[in-house]
Amino acid sequence: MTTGPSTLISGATLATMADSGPYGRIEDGAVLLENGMIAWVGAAAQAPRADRVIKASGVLTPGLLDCHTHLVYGGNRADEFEKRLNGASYADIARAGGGILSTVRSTRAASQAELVAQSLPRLDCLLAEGVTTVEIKSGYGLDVETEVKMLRAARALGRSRPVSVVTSFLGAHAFPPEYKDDRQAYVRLVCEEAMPAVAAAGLADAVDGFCEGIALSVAEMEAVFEAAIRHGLKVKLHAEQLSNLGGAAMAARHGALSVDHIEYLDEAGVAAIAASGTVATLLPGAFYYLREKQAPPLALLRQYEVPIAVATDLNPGSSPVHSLLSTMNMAAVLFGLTPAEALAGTTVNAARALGLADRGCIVPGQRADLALWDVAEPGELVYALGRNPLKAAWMGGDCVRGKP
Ligand code: DI6
Ligand code: FE
Repeated sequence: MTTGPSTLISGATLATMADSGPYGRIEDGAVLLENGMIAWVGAAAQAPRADRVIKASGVLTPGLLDCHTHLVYGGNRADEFEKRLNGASYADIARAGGGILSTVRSTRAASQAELVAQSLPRLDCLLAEGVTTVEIKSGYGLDVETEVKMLRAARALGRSRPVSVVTSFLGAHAFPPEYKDDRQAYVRLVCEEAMPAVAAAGLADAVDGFCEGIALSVAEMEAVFEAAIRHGLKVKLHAEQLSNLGGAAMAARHGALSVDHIEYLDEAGVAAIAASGTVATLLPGAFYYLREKQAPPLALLRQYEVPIAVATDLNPGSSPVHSLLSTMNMAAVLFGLTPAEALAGTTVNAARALGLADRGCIVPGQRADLALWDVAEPGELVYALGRNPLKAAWMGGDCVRGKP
């Protein structure tokens, strides 16, 4: 095999996020990039020769991953934000036909091109903060045509910018108005029409659902997961966000990649996801916007050594949060994650939540997706709110933003 020119990024503090100590830190480190991959990592003084050397300072981390977003949608829900601050609850608004169903109406009305155009600025906010992989869900169509349109829009976004887009089919997000009196028929539509269409077109990397009193029951979700597994698709779940229904344990039985939100997860649920190797994805943006009181069971997650990811949940209702750095700060301040846990949550553990073994750490053999920051310590990425210290980002070895 012929090898392309190699590049050495030399001189920064590395937060490799590999196992060795907090942040997998290497002082005055160097990373050799070759053919889009990381070929060598270590102390700058021991670095091998390279065709090109980039002198860097600050902190070099893996490119960040936002492993849970709903960033493709039509319209917005600023009106509901006002309503909530005037006393209505998220669940009241949902029951009155607002909430997710309001976004369903605007998403059905938008063309694919309009969805892409409306969603690009949101994606750009994430990329400006060093995100190199983003997960995007459908779920605001709730019919075959619009679910497919959303996933095509998500794939198109991935071709419009230097970013890896991972998609999740979220037909099981809510019941559309036309099926509100026949829930079973909608579950059949998801399993027997929408999912086969999405799978045949290669539009989904996984299947997600919203298991909650205001959405699908555990039994309904289980039917959707069984269909997903028949189509060879991995599953993940919005679970235990507003109440403890046992969705996470059911997801664990189906080998879920992640269970997300999980504020109300109990010890049996934590034990179940620990046993299945499922990632706990924390979404402090929704907790913040909904002014929830119950934080996720962090002490139990630590005790059972469950990998913890952190994501924006970027969506028009419960989490209009366009900043992964701010989300890491919220995970620390609101949930008590250490800065090292918060950064692991948007790198190594976020990659695991997406089932991606080729990224999330700075170690040889991984994709050369990297972010260089104008900070002295990795913890500063979590400490400040509203400051974006990104200096440069690389995707597959190419510098795609800024300069070192
Ligand atoms: N949980 C969430 O946080 C989002 N979906 C879900 O199932 C909220 C979606 C929305 O409010 O539009
Ligand atoms: Fe969500």
